[in-house]
Amino acid sequence: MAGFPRGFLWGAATSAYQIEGSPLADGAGPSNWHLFTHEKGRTPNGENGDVACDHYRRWREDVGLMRDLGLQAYRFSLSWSRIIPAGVGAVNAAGLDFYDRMVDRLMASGIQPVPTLFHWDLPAALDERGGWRNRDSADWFADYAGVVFGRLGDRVDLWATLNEPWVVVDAGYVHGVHPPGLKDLAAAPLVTHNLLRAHGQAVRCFRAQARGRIGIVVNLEPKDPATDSPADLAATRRADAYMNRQYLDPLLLGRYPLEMAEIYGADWPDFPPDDFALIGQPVDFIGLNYYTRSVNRHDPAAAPVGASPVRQPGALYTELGWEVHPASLLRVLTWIKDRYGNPPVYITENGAAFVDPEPDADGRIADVLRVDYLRSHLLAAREAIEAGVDLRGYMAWSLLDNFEWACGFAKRFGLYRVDPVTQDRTLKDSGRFYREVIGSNGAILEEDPGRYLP
Ligand code: IFM
Repeated sequence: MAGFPRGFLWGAATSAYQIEGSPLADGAGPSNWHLFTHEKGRTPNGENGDVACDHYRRWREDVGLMRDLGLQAYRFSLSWSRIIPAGVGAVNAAGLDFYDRMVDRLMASGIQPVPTLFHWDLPAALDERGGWRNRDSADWFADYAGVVFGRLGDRVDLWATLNEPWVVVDAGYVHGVHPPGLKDLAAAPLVTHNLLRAHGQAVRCFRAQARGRIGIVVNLEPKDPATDSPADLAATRRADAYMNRQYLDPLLLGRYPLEMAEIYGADWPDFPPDDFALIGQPVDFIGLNYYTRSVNRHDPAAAPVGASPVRQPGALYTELGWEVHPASLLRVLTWIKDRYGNPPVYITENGAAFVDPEPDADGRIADVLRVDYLRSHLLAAREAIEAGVDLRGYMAWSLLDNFEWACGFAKRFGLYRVDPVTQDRTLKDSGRFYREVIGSNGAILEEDPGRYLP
């Protein structure tokens, strides 16, 4: 097959706190990330999202950049605390207007908007009420979702409820490196469950109120054992359950994996059986964020699953320490097909942070490692389609260099370089390459496999 199937959707992704800046503008309330990044020691050099890519003010220009790139879709997230500053109650019209205008402009530019309702920035007022530990959080989220569907639901076709709930729990409530900064193993299963209930309530609300398609975005990583020892095999099985099956099993099979009780012991709750009907109601697609695989060895000190990653000699790693392993994208896509009955899937994020060369005399940024990363993963995606996976689209992470959460601004994933001082945007070679991929519906991958490589 040359190229990708007709109608395959090509896009790029960002999220609100990572790019918008102006977090308190026009009546917005503070988010948990706003407060967290202003606490001492949370990010390198105290970096935060106060300015980020200044997208809140430069969004028109940024939509122009998307058009220049030939994007057919733009995945972005909505800031809940811009729309409902206290998390519940009064709606801030200016916050909703911001997204409303952007959706209109995207559509007028021929770019399909793909909003995510929650990409980690929770209104701070809700954190004070226990955040996702509070069972009421599912109702708070549904009310917020209803407000958004009421405003944008007439035009937007493709929605995601949550981005990467696993990271919310693991980084925020288990390892304490994201807000609310807790290391509270007992809270983790409750938070997971409430996030899934919140997703379910938003889907229910969507079906009652809007047209179009809705799904959820999960980040998955195939888990391989470092050796065949029973301890490594068992640790790898737990790691796989914790990251890969803990979310998709309840969503698509109506139950948690058995390993969860093994992992959490006495802290694993008996959840009300009715919750599973809510969590498991049909979605229209699964959003897959894929970056890497991991190789695991048994490590009793590594809570909660007792597994630690092992670096592979000779392998290439990104600046986030993630092994470049495109074959595992094919594996994870075929795994979803086989385990969950071949649901429609969009790759909602894929990309890599590398140290980019400075612009050359002509202003060109030859980010060959990222070009190669994108190429190899796109080839894996196409192989998955050939193997029968119902893959509908691909969104590169990220449109812009941006605020990489607890890692600050140093880790850059953008197709466009963003100058940290001037905010100037410059298309990297990876962006040029991706533009040609989109323009040829993927045919360029075969026609000119060395394109943009030395
Ligand atoms: O930047 C993040 C994004 O917010 C969620 N998925 C992974 C990306 C890279 O770490």
